[in-house]
Amino acid sequence: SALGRITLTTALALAGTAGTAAAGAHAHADAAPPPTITDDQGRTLILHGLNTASSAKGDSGLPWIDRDDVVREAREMGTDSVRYLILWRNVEPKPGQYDDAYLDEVAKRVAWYREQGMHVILDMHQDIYGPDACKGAGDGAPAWATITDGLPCTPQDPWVLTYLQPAILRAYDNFWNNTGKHPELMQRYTAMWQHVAKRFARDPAVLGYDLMNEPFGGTRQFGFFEGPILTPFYQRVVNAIRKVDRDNWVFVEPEALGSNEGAESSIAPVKDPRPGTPRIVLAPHFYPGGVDLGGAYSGATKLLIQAQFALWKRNMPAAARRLNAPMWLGEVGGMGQDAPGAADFTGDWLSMADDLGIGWSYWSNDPGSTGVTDGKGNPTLFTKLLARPYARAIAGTPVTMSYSSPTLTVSWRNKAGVSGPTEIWFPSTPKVTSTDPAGKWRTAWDAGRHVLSVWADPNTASHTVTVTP
Ligand code: 9MR
Repeated sequence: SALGRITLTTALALAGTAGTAAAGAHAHADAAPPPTITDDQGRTLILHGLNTASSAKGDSGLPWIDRDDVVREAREMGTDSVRYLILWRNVEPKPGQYDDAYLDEVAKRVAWYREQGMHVILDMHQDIYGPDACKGAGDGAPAWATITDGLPCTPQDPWVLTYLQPAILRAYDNFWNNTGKHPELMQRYTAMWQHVAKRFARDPAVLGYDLMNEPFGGTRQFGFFEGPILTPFYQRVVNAIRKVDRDNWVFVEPEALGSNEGAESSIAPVKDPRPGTPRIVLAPHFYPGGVDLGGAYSGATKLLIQAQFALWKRNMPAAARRLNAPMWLGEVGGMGQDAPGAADFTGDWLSMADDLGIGWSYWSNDPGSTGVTDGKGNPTLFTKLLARPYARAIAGTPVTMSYSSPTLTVSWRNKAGVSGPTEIWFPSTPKVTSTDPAGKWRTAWDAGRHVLSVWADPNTASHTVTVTP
């Protein structure tokens, strides 16, 4: 049952981390600030955005959206980024033959985000390997790369259980070459990413590449997968991308099973061969114990979910410190707006992200009860909750960002080499105060985009800005 799965996962996660519970909760005061994702002016970017979209899993590989939807999203929700789904089967329909017409369609949509000043993370999506592995249940890999050795498969409900079907396990075992028979599949995937990176290297809206959605190790799991198989694979893809693109960020995900629920990940450091500061981001997801599978955030389940919040909040930053990488919550959500506790759950993960100083991409913007428009085009509970005041770009080293309705507080320290203002998204005309000396700081309000720019006093080391309606 779903509850059984929750209990098991939580117990496993707790067992795995009990010994380290005290460690790493607070970095030493003198420690270097954690790395952050930065823009070309050196400002820290906090990414707020929507996964766009599950509907891209269909034949065309393209999401349901139109240009107007992107305009509306930017205006009404203040998103500054998007995790944009693309699929291997659409990029490389035949081995070594890339469908550039598909990439042109992707580029056309990337331009819609560019017009809104948004950053695009291209996510090579997959679920349960690909559509040909289990009677159309999955998405991702092309048919030619789906080698199930004739093993059986029955799609399961909830869908994630399909991961355990014999054909699916074998498809992954062949992909990761656990079988020793198919080294070519990872090579093809690596070359495919190089092709995509070459296409988008100079597109100013593209911030980076999420190398593989929710990787799954087949019959090799956890410590037998993430360290020895997944990490070296990421390293090869990063090396291939860096031959054609030195600047975009590369997002690596831990194995989804376990880390989605807060369990420790054993993903190891990936070196960035680019000259200058590394640009690798750890991009875990957060789906505590089945909230996305018709769950609730109430009663006993809420306690289990809160345990997973605590685990995630400790274990994912610990993994990021090991990688010396910034972090971004690539997927979270999936709860229907009518599910018990949906608003509380949303508020709690938003606060967790703010506390950790990380951005997020909500799952997803597909119309419906989990989306930001319902089936009839009306806003949902999530439209309002996700339109949350935040600093999109911070001109220095971030110290804190906290939102307690209706007040946003952002503080940062000066950092050498950073230029431009701190930019804050706020839903209504803001009143602003700052700890900087009077007359030494200034603001500008862009009423159309709802963006407040703050130029702090360069002769003051630390700044705290408070924004209220
Ligand atoms: O929400 C999606 C659901 O409708 C699909 O049946 C399922 C399989 O394609 O995928 C769900 O989306 C998942 C995403 O692809 C990966 N992370 C977890 C998401 C929510 O379960």
